[in-house]
Amino acid sequence: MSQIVQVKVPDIGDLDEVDVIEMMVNVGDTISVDQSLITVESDKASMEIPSSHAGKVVALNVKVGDKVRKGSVILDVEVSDTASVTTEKPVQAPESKQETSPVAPTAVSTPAPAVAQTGGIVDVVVPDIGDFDAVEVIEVMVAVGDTIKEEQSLITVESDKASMEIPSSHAGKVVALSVKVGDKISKGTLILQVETNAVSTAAPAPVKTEVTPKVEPTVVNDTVVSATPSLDTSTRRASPTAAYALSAAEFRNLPYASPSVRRFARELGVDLTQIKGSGRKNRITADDVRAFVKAALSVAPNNNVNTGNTNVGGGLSVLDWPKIDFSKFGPIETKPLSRIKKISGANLHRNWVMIPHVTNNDEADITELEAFRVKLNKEYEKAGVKFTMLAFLIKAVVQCLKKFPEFNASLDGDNLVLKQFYHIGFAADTPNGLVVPVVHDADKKTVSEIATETAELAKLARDGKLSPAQMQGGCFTISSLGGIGGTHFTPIINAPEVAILGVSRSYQKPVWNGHTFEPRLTIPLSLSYDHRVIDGAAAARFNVYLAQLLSDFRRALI
Ligand code: CAO
Repeated sequence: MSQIVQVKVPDIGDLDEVDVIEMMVNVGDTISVDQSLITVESDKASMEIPSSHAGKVVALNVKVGDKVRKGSVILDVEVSDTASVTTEKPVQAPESKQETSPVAPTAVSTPAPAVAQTGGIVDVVVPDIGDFDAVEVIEVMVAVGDTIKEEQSLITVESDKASMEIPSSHAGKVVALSVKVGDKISKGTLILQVETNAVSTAAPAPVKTEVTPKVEPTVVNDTVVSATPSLDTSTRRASPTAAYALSAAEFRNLPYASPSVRRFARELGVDLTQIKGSGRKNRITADDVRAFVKAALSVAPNNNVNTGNTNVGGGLSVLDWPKIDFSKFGPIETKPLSRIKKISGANLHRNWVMIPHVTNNDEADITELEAFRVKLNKEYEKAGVKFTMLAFLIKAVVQCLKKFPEFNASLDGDNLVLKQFYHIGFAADTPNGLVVPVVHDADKKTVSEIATETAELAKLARDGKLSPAQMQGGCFTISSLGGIGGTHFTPIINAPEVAILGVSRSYQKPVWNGHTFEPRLTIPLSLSYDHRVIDGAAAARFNVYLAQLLSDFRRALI
């Protein structure tokens, strides 16, 4: 004996309607409790919705593109009568993929087993569409005489906030249509009547259970970060955990695509911002990505990559990645790359391949600056301010950007966008991976304020609590490995920025002062720049000026 149970969207906090962007199960699949059924996405986050019941999927009530909210029926599942559908047993919270954001279970109402019912002429009514009330019908997708399937979209309704398609609860032949475009409908409004013999379900009384949405790091866009939607819905802040930050322009133009499409695009090295989506509301589909790649491959080599207004880098003709069975040579362990590494890796790869990098290496004498820093730290010990070398570097870099504006720029096709603000990113090493918090308006802040802010941002970064805004808008990035070691390195530019400063560990260098060798504290500076925008001479001048400032900050006044 089995029962049909409706599995609904649980409480997903104060996220309102969200888009279904991925279906993870099909009719006929056998699913388990907690298994992810669909992925939903709002403008800032995505999450997988797990099943509250185990059994066989007999009907899907949503499809990609639908809007769902708490209570929307995802699917009907046939459960054996031994299944835990009437108990109040909480569903185990699925593992959050971000270790730092444990998810508390959320109480939801899940329907009790539905009662099977046979057809004849059946009324198809508007189901529970949450808070939608008296919403306007903007499209009628079926006509009298049509044969329709269960879950087939019948009408599209639209409120001031969202639109959604209403699917049919029954299969059969439409014998009467009760709504037309312009009508206002609510839960229970008769849409149409179908002649059917199909078996379907009746609305049951709710049963209390607990379901915790499975939260997964989210790609805000293919070039940026990984974020975990906080279920502290009072703040509704996503908690990014990774990598290279968005520019303000990129953030405004987030490509509209599901995580699977983004993943697919990343695998192919495709920049989604270059693609016009053909899906609903210009959503980019996997087919759009395929078409884009085909078009890029048909472009003759040397016909791209110079202006930032490019195709993928088609023309790159490289050997396949070697596939080697390493176990032939000794014991091995295979470990999947973290999602964050995959995201930042794809960005780094694109930036490295598409930007002609050159790194200018120089050094600065920071003997006096370090002595000053140590002195300040003693003076400010009670105030709790720690002056770091990074804070001085940020201040000095702002001065350099003012003197060399093309370093504070981004390529936009054949134009150079010169920024009149000074937001400086700094690479922070965290247990979850590399992130780049941004000190906004660093030109308007004192070294002490910058030191305090960088310490706060670095802590938030390590705790996985940076907001997207705290990683956006960067003009120039500093990657300081000085606390760890090294002499020089080649930092990869954080596109669409055009330069990045790598800082290595300072050391005592014997410098000839005309009479004798004198130990001078010297800091290595590695400036990588986009050679499409910046000439080698300009980069050398930037680094020389930076070194002069660090040697003697009074030069900033000149
Ligand atoms: N030379 C010598 N010592 C240095 C130094 C330098 N250039 N920079 C920092 N130090 C010292 C600091 O003074 C500090 O010493 P004390 O504890 O005695 O004061 C110690 O090294 C540790 O510094 P820190 O690196 O932790 O702190 P910071 O403020 O200088 O940097 C942050 C903060 C967030 C930049 C740093 O913690 C970090 O994450 N760095 C890694 C960045 C990174 O991964 N870059 C690579 C990106 S590409 O893969």
